[in-house]
Amino acid sequence: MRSKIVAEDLAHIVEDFDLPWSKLEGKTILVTGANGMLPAYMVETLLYLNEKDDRTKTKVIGLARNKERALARFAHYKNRDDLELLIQDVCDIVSIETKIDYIIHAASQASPKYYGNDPVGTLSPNVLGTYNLLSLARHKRTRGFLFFSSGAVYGQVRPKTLIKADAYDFISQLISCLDKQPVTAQNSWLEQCKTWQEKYPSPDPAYNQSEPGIINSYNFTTSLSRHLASDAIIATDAGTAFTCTHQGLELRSTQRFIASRGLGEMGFGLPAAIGASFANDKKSVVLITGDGSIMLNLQELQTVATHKLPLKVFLYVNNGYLAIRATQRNLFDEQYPATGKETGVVCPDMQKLFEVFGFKTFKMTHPGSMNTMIKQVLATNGPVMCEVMMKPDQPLGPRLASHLQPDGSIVSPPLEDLYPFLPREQLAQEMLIGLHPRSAEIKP
Ligand SMILES: Cc1ncc(C[n+]2csc(CCOP(=O)(O)OP(=O)(O)O)c2C)c(N)n1
Repeated sequence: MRSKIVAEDLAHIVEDFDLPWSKLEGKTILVTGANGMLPAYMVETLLYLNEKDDRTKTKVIGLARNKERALARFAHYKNRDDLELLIQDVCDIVSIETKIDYIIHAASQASPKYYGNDPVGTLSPNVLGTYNLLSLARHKRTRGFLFFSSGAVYGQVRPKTLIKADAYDFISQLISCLDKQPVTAQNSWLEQCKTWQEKYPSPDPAYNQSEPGIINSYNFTTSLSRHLASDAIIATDAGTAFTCTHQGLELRSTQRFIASRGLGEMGFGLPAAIGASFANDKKSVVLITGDGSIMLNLQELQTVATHKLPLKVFLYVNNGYLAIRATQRNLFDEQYPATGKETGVVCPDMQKLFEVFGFKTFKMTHPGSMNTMIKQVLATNGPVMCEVMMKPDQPLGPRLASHLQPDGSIVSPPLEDLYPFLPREQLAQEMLIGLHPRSAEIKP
């Protein structure tokens, strides 16, 4: 039997407010923290609506940690099929077979007494729980998500210690503290990442094969990493210079890496390298760029010459736009308009061009002499440019790429679903939250 007070409250909530309750007809609603006062009232209100109007029939899933308390709290609904209790911690992955139309996430400690003496217990359902439920919502294509957060997560707790410091100094010290006191909560995730790293190495071994007379950009990136000084500054551009350097550069914490991560715009690299050099007393800066991107930089070449900046430019020479050819191969039936000299994109003799601007030049063609030449270029004073002679159709991967379906339509997969595409069953097994609907559409 419901207590008299609760019964009166439910009647008041349902009858005295003109809310569009009918919208909940046939819907499934997950309420987390169901043992708490407010969420329990929500569960009961929904069940009360079902009693009042048979058509409503809303299914309620109440998630709670404490089984005994939940069974006692909802004892009077024991034999009803419109309430299901799910006993688990919301910080663990939430997996539910049925559809979920709405999620009310109210599993967070609401009393200020917990904020100070159990900060982790307060933050976890707000952070980990919300993440788990949003993942579930994505998977189930849930229509709505209501989040009841603890006030404390917005920083209302009166601090015991005030730190007045430069944010950079503070974060550096915070990182050094982590060595002494590792954050164990992340270790399982790091282990998972390491497993994936071994299982799916980047670059894919199929992509860094050496061929005589040609330099593979992945092999080049790995070798360059080994020769860079511990305080090196490295700038990149668009295309292969962007993709391969991100995938393959073994960056040390004392080095600086400058890339245009937002737009990947061609022509970013040289001005970025010039800026980095000026900002560091005309220090030597390594630039990795391409024969297509550098075509946007005539005036910057003169800036390097005027100021005699010691830039070490490695230039991928691959008959224009390799990255665009990869897309054309993937989506446009191997038709290659406007990406190479056969189809109107002609790059000049780079050696002559750079020499006009006072650069010393090198040309790298043989994998066997790659290491020696990298060392030579880095050791040469003043502005230097080294052509890295690539295969114009060297594949790049793993990378985000659209998929061409057999009917000619194009599907853009989510970030986790990279080219070359895994068999769908394999990707589904790796995903903690199941396949994204767009991944499920793809037929590799
Ligand atoms: C200003 C600008 N125009 C067009 C693009 C599209 N785009 C991305 S990569 C690329 C080719 C870049 O050529 P290159 O620097 O030689 O690199 P590659 O792809 O050959 O490795 C193009 C045209 C871009 N990123 N920025």
